[in-house]
Amino acid sequence: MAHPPSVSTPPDDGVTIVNTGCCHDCGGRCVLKAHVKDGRILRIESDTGAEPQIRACARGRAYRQRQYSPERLRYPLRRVGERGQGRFERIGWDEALDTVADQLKRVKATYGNSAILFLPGAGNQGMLHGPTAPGMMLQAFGGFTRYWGIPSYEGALFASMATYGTIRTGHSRDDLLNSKLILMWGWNPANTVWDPETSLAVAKARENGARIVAVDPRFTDSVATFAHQWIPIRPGTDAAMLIAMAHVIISEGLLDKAFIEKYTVGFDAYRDYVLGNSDGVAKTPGWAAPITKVPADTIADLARAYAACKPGALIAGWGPARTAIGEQYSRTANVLCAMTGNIGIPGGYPAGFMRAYSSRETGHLMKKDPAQQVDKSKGIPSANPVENGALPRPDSLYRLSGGTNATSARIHQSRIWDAVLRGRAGGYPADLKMAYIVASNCLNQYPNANRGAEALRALEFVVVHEQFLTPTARFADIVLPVNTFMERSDIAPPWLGSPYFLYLNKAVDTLPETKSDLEICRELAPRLGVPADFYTLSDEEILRLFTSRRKDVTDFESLRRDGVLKIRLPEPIVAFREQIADPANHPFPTLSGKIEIACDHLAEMNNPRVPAVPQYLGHPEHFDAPLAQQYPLQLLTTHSKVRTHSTLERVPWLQALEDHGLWIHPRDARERGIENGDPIEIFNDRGRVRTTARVTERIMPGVVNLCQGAWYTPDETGVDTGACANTLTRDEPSPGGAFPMNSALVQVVRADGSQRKEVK
Ligand SMILES: Nc1nc2c(c(=O)[nH]1)N[C@H]1C(S)=C(S)[C@@H](COP(=O)(O)OP(=O)(O)OC[C@H]3O[C@@H](n4cnc5c(=O)[nH]c(N)nc54)[C@H](O)[C@@H]3O)O[C@H]1N2
Ligand SMILES: Nc1nc2c(c(=O)[nH]1)N[C@H]1C(S)=C(S)[C@@H](COP(=O)(O)OP(=O)(O)OC[C@H]3O[C@@H](n4cnc5c(=O)[nH]c(N)nc54)[C@H](O)[C@@H]3O)O[C@H]1N2
Ligand code: SF4
Ligand SMILES: [Mo]
Repeated sequence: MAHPPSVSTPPDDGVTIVNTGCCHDCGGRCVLKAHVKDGRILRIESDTGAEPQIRACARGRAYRQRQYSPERLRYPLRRVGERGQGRFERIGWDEALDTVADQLKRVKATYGNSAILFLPGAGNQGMLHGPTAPGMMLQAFGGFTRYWGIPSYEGALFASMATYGTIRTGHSRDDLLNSKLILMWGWNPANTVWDPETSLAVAKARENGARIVAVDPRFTDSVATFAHQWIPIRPGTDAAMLIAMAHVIISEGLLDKAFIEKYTVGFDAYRDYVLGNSDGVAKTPGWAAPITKVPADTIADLARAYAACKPGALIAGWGPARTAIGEQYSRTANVLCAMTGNIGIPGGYPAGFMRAYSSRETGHLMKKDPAQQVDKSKGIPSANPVENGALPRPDSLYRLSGGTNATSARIHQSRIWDAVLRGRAGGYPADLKMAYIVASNCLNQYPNANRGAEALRALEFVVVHEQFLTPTARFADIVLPVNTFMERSDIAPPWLGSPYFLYLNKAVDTLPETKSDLEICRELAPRLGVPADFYTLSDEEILRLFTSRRKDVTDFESLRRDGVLKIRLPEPIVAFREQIADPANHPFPTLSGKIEIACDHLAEMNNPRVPAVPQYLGHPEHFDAPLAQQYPLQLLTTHSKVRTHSTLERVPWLQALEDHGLWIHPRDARERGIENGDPIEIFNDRGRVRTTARVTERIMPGVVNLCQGAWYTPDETGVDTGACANTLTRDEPSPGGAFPMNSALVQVVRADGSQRKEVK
């Protein structure tokens, strides 16, 4: 069926329908059709074209209220009050850009380029707009210091690289129809989307007879909608349950021995750990039960079901890996897939990182890091002069291609605030003096927001490209107002890796005094003396250049006209199909060429916190750490269905769908004299937030949940009345780089300090 054209003008009502798309970092990337009349969007609908439709969620459909929000930034701002106070004056673009250029030149001349901290964020996911152009500009200006590690998935990525040597471990969603059993492990696509077709695919798989089991401390919308069985598990203990499942599979002879022998290395070492031969502790379901709070029988039954119901798909979400030792969970999941031979076959799934289609990998305009091709032990070449030639970090998987950039010139994102405050004296690679922030609400979204505020205050200069006066923008010296994806054209790949592309046709004119990030660079680059060749290309020329590099985008004109290109696959994508069917000619991209149950690269690190075979490990904010005496509740900071991180925070239609508040189990609430809707405070040594209680049995006892993304709003006493989850989160990354955002211990009290009722 032909798609409607990108722009059609029904003669009668003067409405033009513009084919565009939604482009924040929300797990989707969906078709939007903007109905425009007299230069204004009247309504938004979604994909009405051929199946599979790429249908928008409530957030995309509510976009009009973000687009036309009275809070949009409308002109450049200069700070007049204290940093963070939010007091600014209006200035013109020339003055704003001159100031930014002068500061960049001053910092470069005084301290060198490494003092420039570039903080690109996830705000816009198109190829053209967002941080790409500013990054290129700063690179040409002599470079900058940046972070390594992505909070989304760093634990899962590390584990995927260590086990499989790649992050291309996903199956296309249509393959779920081939699965007999689907384990949704810490995975809530009903809210977090994970590419727009996912929920429908899971629903169809269930209709098709697949059994669906969800392992999650919360009874999520996905559990409610899809699962036959809900297994609540204590956060951060998933590795223990997966290891105990391995114990059942080994001791009951349910292993796929032929698969293990043919395709893996290191199984014996793992078996010795699981059975307790190496440390005297047999990791039985009885061992795991008191750790995980999952009954031993439930663990054993699930292990048997997974081993018997082949093919089975273990979908290992990133949430449980966003914990203090997150990569161990991901590795134990990967290994369980290998032990049951559920890899490389339709209906199976290798856990791993989950990317199926490579729509992102070659697309970005930023020069590909040449480090991927060279001997990294000799220092890593980089197009960023500040990083060029730096040695690899000893804790990185630098001998493998395609994972995290291994350069020691970068700082783990969760340590950025500490690095600003302590610099080289604190062991970091640079003394940071100014921050250049684009499409990032970093103060809100990085862990330990109070420390973030302290760090932003300590810098000499902060510039932020933004659409709204976010908590981060309030700390800027200069705020440059940026337009939205409705006001410019772009191409966007799907969020994770489904086979399609969107063309976002500009729907309405830009607010008069706002610009795209690229336009800002076009005007700033000459002020910096940066070669302007890239910036002389028009937006459309750059988009054409991008598509010309991809074999799968054969027709730019139809992509632009239709707003979407759906790539027809001859068969579902099954990761490692070739490696399994023809191992002699298709080794795994690991050092051994096989699936690494024991990983030599990890063994070389010689760090007991990142052992060669995956293990269950504790940490200083684990449920059984001494700190739990003081702060007995485990805090989860999950992704809200009514926001994209902190974006869409102030949209009334979305606020009406769900109140921000703390999920707390009735038992924990009762012990604290808290009733549903009561004002409460959540606190630990890092901070204190005020919000309301949502008393619910949808979360297990001992665990509370505060969705991430609400805006950090400290009052004069330092209490965060916006209830930003990161006021409470830990900023110490795990040894493999996982972000510990689901590993904070907290206490909860009624906000007025009183007990409404007598505690029994
Ligand atoms: N609506 C919405 N969708 C989004 C986003 C958004 O902001 N809003 N953000 C997008 C982005 S960038 C990302 S990276 C993804 C993130 O996607 P996810 O990481 O999958 O999302 P989360 O909600 O953080 O976590 C998923 C589930 O893991 C569970 N969980 C947390 N800790 C544990 C644990 O220790 N063990 C177990 N078993 N479960 C645990 C949570 O209860 C939650 O239900 O979402 C994307 N989709
Ligand atoms: N506690 C906790 N914290 C988390 C997480 C968690 O699970 N728990 N999840 C983490 C994850 S997975 C992620 S990906 C990060 C996301 O963190 P961020 O990348 O900071 O994402 P947002 O909060 O959406 O902020 C993006 C900003 O970009 C702005 N923006 C949108 N479009 C444009 C544009 O075209 N140009 C410019 N200049 N700005 C634009 C938006 O207004 C918004 O303020 O948060 C992380 N933080
Ligand atoms: S917010 Fe994400 S899932 Fe929702 S419409 Fe936009 S792109 Fe799609
Ligand atoms: Mo993310």
